[in-house]
Amino acid sequence: MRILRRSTLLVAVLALLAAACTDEPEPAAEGEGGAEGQAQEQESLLQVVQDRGMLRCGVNATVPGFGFESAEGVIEGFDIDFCKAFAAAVFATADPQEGEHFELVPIDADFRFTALRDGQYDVLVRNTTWTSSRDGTEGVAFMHPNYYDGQAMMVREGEFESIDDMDGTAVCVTAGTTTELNLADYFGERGMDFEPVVLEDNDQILEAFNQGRCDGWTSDRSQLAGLKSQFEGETGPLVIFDDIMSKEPLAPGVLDGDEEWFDALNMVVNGIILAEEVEVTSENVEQESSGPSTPGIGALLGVPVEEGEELGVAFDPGVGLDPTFMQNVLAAVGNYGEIFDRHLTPIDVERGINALWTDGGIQYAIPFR
Ligand SMILES: N[C@@H](CCC(=O)N[C@@H](CS)C(=O)NCC(=O)O)C(=O)O
Repeated sequence: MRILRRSTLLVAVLALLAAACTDEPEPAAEGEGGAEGQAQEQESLLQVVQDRGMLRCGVNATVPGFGFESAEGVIEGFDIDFCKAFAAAVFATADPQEGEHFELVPIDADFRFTALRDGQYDVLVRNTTWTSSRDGTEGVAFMHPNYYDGQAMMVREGEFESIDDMDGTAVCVTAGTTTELNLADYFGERGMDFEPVVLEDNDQILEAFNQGRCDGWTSDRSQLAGLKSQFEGETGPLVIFDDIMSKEPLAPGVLDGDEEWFDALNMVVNGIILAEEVEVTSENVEQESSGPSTPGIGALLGVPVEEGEELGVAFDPGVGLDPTFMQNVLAAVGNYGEIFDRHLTPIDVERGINALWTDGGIQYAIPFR
């Protein structure tokens, strides 16, 4: 398998630090890094992680619902459950434990791709938008999106009626995000002025917002919903406008050039979504594993189905995981709907376009066949 040599990344790190607070990808210097440039034959991370016995996920710890550190120091959320699911699949365990099977590595928006290329973690699962330049120049291989988002604007209740009222205002935004770039486009296209207040993380934005240094707070809509639920007590009533300023397909990502690692984790994301469609849950996975209701469920769970008098061969997608990997994943975190209901429904995030395609949404997993 081809993965990047870490030693070649210093130049890219320095270049990115110099360009801090923008999301413009820095092309690798000639002969220095770049996802393809310095790739060489190496063992896949799948084997490396299994040998190490610990999966390291780059996560967010400041976005309620997706990845948030509680007062007790526990990081939980929708994205964190995908990390847990990867650990269940990679280590073939139905009960993956933080510290024993997986580590959560909190990482700033600004530094996330550099850190991925630098090998500080094995998979990025941090409310990250799949864009063409991140896929290309930044060298990230994005999996099936686990959440289709869009950028929105949050303001103090009663101050503005819509974004169109916000000409000449100050808007808080996180550095190194698609949000920062979309904000300029959106206001620019409407001939509106604004003063960007670009800060490193949500804690700094909250402080600035409370001090009245910004009139609006813009981010992915799902994140604003989480922030609103978490901070409204402190800020007073907040409103998130209905306007959607951009498309933000959020997806886990790994480094380009390691197809085995990519395929394994991407199949986990697809399996989680497919499980909801075929109605396999954390509750019934054990029962379905001992006698699948349909051949499709048998294939998802890697269980041989009866063919006449005989048992057929268990389906194996051939992604380097034990064919029963989805049994462990579903026992550990449940299907897509269960993960959504555990973390996002409580903070009033609706399924919307993240409903299954069979329910009018756009979540659509590949078939296990
Ligand atoms: N999905 C967007 C935005 C992701 C993002 O980083 N959002 C900010 C605003 S909520 C964030 O997570 N901030 C928390 C932090 O950087 O600690 C992207 O990939 O650029």
